[in-house]
Order: sequence, then structure tokens, then C-alpha cells
Amino acid sequence: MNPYLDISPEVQQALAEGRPVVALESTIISHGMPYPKNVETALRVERTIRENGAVPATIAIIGGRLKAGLSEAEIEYLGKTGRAVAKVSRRDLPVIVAKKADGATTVATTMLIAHMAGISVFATGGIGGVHRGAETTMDVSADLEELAQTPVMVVCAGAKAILDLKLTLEVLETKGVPVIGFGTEELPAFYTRESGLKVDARADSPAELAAMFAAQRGMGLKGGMLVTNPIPQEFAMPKDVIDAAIEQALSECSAQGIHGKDTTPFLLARVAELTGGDSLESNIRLVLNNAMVAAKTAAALWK
Ligand code: PSU
Ligand code: MN
Repeated sequence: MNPYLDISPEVQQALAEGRPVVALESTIISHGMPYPKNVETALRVERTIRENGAVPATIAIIGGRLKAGLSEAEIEYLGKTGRAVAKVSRRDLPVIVAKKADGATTVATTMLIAHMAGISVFATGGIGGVHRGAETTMDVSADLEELAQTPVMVVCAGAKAILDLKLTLEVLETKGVPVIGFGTEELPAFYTRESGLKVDARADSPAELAAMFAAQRGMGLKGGMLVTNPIPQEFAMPKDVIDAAIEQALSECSAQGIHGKDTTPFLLARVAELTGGDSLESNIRLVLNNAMVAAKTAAALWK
């Protein structure tokens, strides 16, 4: 096993017995939602995974150790510390580990650590992607590069329209990442079920997702798979409300000269503030929905 990695006893036992495990990220806890809803949600997501037949492994870096499987106290700590915890993407890992610091893992780093631990299914809310205006800023999330090289299935609700969703799909296509719609042919846009853009293929059951992932592994193809699971209709936001908040957040972001790794957390926090509690509730519901699909797919994979 990787000498930098600690797998919790429960996760280790599940993996040894060949039982399904689902990885969860921690940037969504520290940078994606406000305290205390972030901690409540993280614990609720873990329960949902258990109720659907899998073992949760929340991933983070604590004292420079890569952790697969966190205690409730560690989740509480990350949630309470919030944006003061380092947001760790692939390029930040060597520094955080060498300094024995704490870090919240993005989709990219969570995939990387999940793979080190032998976990192949991961549930989250939204992934990073190509930012609007990337043709001049070159701001493209490392999540896309990780999907291109690390063999983990990521179940998400698409990506927020703070990004350029069309360009995000183009980059995923170039990098050979299958984008599968769960019960849909359309790419969901996180708070809303529609984007007007088509995914590569549709799957209607966890068994179908498992078969696609097994084929990717069986052929020895590198890279992961992106499953996009639309938010349940009853929790979706009105498109005009969310679009107005995104436009305002984007213009404040450029007016304040925010760039690099601060861009996404700034936009997430601003959109949440501008839309009030409604968008937070939608966010929580879609994560729970993704956890359910990921747990069922992990269970189907192990059959
Ligand atoms: N999008 C969301 N919620 C999130 C994130 C993105 O709707 O919490 C987080 C995830 O951890 C994702 C990261 O991996 O932001 C992407 O950051 P960047 O754009 O800097 O790569
Ligand atoms: Mn970026």
C-alpha cells in the first residue's frame, strides 16, 4: 500500500471482503457549503451510502496523511474550519504532505486517493470544468485531466453553469472520458435538469452503469467515467433565478480580480448567498441523490 495513505479500519475491512465502497470528497464540505449544513450533509451522505448497501470513505488530508475514511470528529473539524482549510488539487499534494498540513480534497485529488486505496466509485455534487472565458484565462479545472487518467467513476449532477458547459464537454471528449447521463440524454446543469447539451450515452440502471465501467476496465483503458445524474425535479431551481445569480457572481469575480484556485469557491459561495437557502437545499438534495446512485452502482459492480 502507498506509505502516505491511511485507510480507516472499516473501509479496509470492506475492501478486503470485496464489499462495495464509495469515496466522497471534502472540498464540498470545507469550500462548497456553509457550516453547520456542510457537516450535517456530509454525515447524511455517509448514511445514505450505507442505506444503499455500500461503505462510505470520505477522503481528505489530515496532518499530511492521505485519509480514506474519516471519523465524525474529522468531518466536523473540516466543516467548522471551512475555507481556512487548504483546498488541495493534484498540484498541491506534495506541498501539503511535506508540511504535514491539513487539506480538503477536490474531485481530482479525491479520485487520485480513492484509486490509491482501491476504491473505484465516487459520489459528489458538481465537478470543475472549463470556465467561461477560458479562451483567454486558460482556467480549466484539473478535475478534467484527472478524469482522463485515473480509473474512477465519478457520479455528479453535471456542472454548475458558472462554467462553460459546452467547452467542458468538448474537453472531456478530447480526453476520451465517457459522459453518461443517468436516465437522460441531456447534460444536467447541477441546479437544473437541462442544459440543452447532449451527453455521449444514457444508462437507466446502476447495473447498466456497472457494465459500462466494467467494460472500460476490462479493455484496460486508462481514465475514468463521468456519470451525470439530474437533480430530482421537485428540488430543481427556476432557471432564471439561478442564471441571474450566476451572472452577478461572475461579474463580481472579474471586478475583484479573483483568479486561480479561489475562483470556484468564490463563485460557489456568491451564488449560494444570492439565491439564499433555496440553492443550498437543492445542493444537499442532489448530493444525496448522487450518493444513492453511486452506492447502488458500487454494489452492482461487486456482484
Ligand atoms: N463545483 C461545485 N461544488 C464544489 C466544487 C465544484 O458545484 O464543491 C469543488 C469540487 O471539489 C471541485 C472543485 O473538484 O470545486 C473544482 O475546483 P477548481 O475549479 O478550482 O478545479
Ligand atoms: Mn481553475
